[in-house]
Order: sequence, then C-alpha cells, then structure tokens
Amino acid sequence: MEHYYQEEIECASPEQIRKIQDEKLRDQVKHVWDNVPYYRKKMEEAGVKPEDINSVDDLHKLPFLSKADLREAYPYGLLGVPLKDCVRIHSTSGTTGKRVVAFYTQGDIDLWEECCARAICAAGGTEEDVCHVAYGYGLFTGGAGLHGGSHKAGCLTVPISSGNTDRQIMFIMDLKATILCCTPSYAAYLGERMKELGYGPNDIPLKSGIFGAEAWSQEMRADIEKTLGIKAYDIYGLTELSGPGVSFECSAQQGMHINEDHFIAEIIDPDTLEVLPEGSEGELVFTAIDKKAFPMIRYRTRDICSLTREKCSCGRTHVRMQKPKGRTDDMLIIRGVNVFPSQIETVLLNHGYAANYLIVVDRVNNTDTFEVQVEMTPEMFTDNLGEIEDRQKELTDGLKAMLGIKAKVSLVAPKSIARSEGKAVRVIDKRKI
Ligand code: DLL
Repeated sequence: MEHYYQEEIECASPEQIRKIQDEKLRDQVKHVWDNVPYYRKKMEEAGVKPEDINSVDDLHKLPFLSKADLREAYPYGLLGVPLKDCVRIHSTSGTTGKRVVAFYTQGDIDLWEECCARAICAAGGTEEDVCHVAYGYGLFTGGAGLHGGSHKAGCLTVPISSGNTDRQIMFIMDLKATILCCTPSYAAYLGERMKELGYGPNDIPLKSGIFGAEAWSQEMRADIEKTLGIKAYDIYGLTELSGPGVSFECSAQQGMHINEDHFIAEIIDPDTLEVLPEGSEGELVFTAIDKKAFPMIRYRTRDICSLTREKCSCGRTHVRMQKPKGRTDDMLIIRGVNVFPSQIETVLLNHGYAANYLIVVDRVNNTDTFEVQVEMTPEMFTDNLGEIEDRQKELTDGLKAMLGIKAKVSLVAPKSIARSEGKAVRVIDKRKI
C-alpha cells in the first residue's frame, strides 16, 4: 500500500494544483518585487510588472536567475526578508568561486522538512522505522533536510552524518536501521564494506534507501539494491531551492515527483532559453513559490532532464522529472563529442564492474586525451596480463559504442580508487588547470 505524508496535496487534481500555483506565483512575484531590489531591477529591465503575472501561463515573461546572479548578489543581495527573520543558512559544496549561501525563515524550514517527509513516506517510512541519516550534517543540506523529514515522518532518527564507515555499519546492524539516507556512491561503498564483513542482503535490516545529491545510473541502483537487499529511491534537490526534497521517487521508480505546491518546473533550451514542450530534454528551471527568505524565480539549475505528466501508479499527481543525466557543467566535451560521466557508468556496470572509476581528460599536442580508470572487482582481479588486456579491449569497445569516441581504458586493482563519503569526484579534467 502506498504511504503518503500529505495525501490530499500529493494526490490533488491537476486543476487544484494549478490553482494553488497561480495564487502562490502572484504572491511570490509581488513579494520579490517589493523586497528584492536585485530581482526587481531585472524585471524592470525586462519590462515586466507584478500585474503582468496572473498565472503560470505568464511565467515565461519573467527573467531568469542563474548561479552568476547568486555570485553577484552574494551574500545578502537576494534576501527576501529582513535578516532578523532568518533562522538558518546552508551553503553549497561548490569548489569554484564563491559558495552559494541560502537563507531560511522558520516557515521555509518547515516546508522543506515536509518535502523530505513526503520522500521518506514514499520510501515506506512510518513511525515504526529507524532512519539512518548518513548525509553530511553542517552547511550541506543533505543531513539537515532528511533529518527534519525523518522527524516529521515520525521515524526514529539516527543523525550519524557521514564518515567512519565501520561505525555506520555497527549502528545499522545494532539499531536495526530500516531506511538509509546517503549519497548513492556512499551507499555503494557501505554495501561493499558490509559484504567484506560477511553480511549478505538477508542479514542487513535495511528495507529502503533514499539516495541523491549526485547523478547515478539505473545500473548502479540495481547494484545497490542487490548488495543491501533494499529498494533504492532517488531524491533530488539543490541548496538554492532549500535542499533535498524538491522531488522524490515513489514505489513506481519511474522518475521523481516534483513538489508542485512549492515549486514550478520548466524545461528550457539552454542555448536559446526557449521553454520546451513536455517530454523534451533540456535544462531544468525552477520557481520557488513558497520560500520567503531566498525566493528563487526561474532559477536555472543547469541540470539536464525531461518532465512527464503521464499518470503514475502510486497515485501522486505531481509532475515527474527523469533522473538528471548530469549538469550542463558536468558534461565533458572530448574531441568535440559530448560525454556525460553517467553514460560511462552505465557501460561499466553493464560489464560487471562497480561504480569505482575515474575519468581523466587532458590535452596533449592540441588533441584531447581521454582515459577511464576502472577498478577490477575482487572476483575478477587477476595479474594475468592477457586477460586484463582482453577486458580492457572489451570495455573500450563498449564505451566506443555508447559515446562514439575511443577511450583508453586502464584496469586498476580493487580498492585503488578513493571511496567517497559524500558526492563522488569522478572526473579530473586537466585541460582546465
Ligand atoms: O545535493 C541537495 C541534496 C542532498 C539532494 C541530498 C539530494 C539528497 P547541492 O549540494 O546544492 O544540493 O547540489 C545540487 O546536485 O543541481 C544536481 O546537479 C545534483 N543532484 C542533486 N540530487 C540529484 C539526483 C544537494 N538525485 C546539485 N540526481 C543539483 C542527480 C542530483 N543529480
């Protein structure tokens, strides 16, 4: 039986949702016009006034916000309420430039935690469950978001944060954790370590996992589900829009339902900025219609995916987004060809490898070099060079068929590629250095 946190709104009719969005959008645009001079100026430049925005149909008239705006307005330029009304900040783990700092009122936190509670309930969470939150706590939104959601869903919450893998496993086993929340790469590592310690899927008390914060393939899902003996649910979000819980997967595992009573989603062509019809792949853009302290309007996420309104077997009516296949800024252009790390991951997992790999790109004599280092699994480990060469060739062919270009595949020993406790780093692009 499908379990909901707020069934009435999660299963509301499309007309009801649309009505909510129209009303909230009008209020939010007025709120921003009155309180965020940075965005008001953008609206004035675009010749749009709050009176011009009556419904979602008018959304396209509003200017976009991008990461560059966030940088320019850092730290307080996009605040929608006096600082005294804010109760918390979170920040992105960005490695380049200024970090994004997002602000929250107590109301903003409540609705964010509700979104996370919806995700936990969709993964079967009830007050009988023990929810092991192994996303990082602190400035990162993963820990705080799922922690709050777990409380709201009534689970027993284990705020373990990331790190110290053997201690994590001890808590999972001793406290009989039923729901695991962490990045998919960390879930894979936990699974690997549990197997080493002799725990099979039937020994592990977990029943489901809520994994997100980075792109992961269907093949990786299958791998984690098998090792841990769980059902693995995807969850999506970003700091600028609160954090995790902007969208989440249900039992159907056919895309993530976007919490449409709080966020309006659009897909645009990242080059022409034109809004694309349902089903097209493009850049995901969100308008947060409830958040007051950091009210993002038409925020360009740089994530690439598509949307569908097809009926979902779980009963939820909110639009679904497909797994983002990566970010526009994750996309590598190698010898003129677009390459997403997730495509490489698919090939590796289809050939029986785990998601332990590193992509190294460089430029030598004006030509891009493209190497994929892949760990052999303990089962396939060998020092027979002929066998290694055969396997490398097999993967080179598989990658060529997927990407259309040739990669140098280097098989490396098990455990020689660093494991991640948070978001995995899978690309080293030396061309940018
Ligand atoms: O990663 C929030 C989060 C925490 C989501 C825990 C899910 C679970 P940021 O650090 O601001 O926030 O990074 C946001 O991560 O724009 C996507 O590119 C990527 N991302 C997040 N979830 C997914 C996902 C958090 N399920 C950026 N699949 C986003 C693919 C994801 N990419």
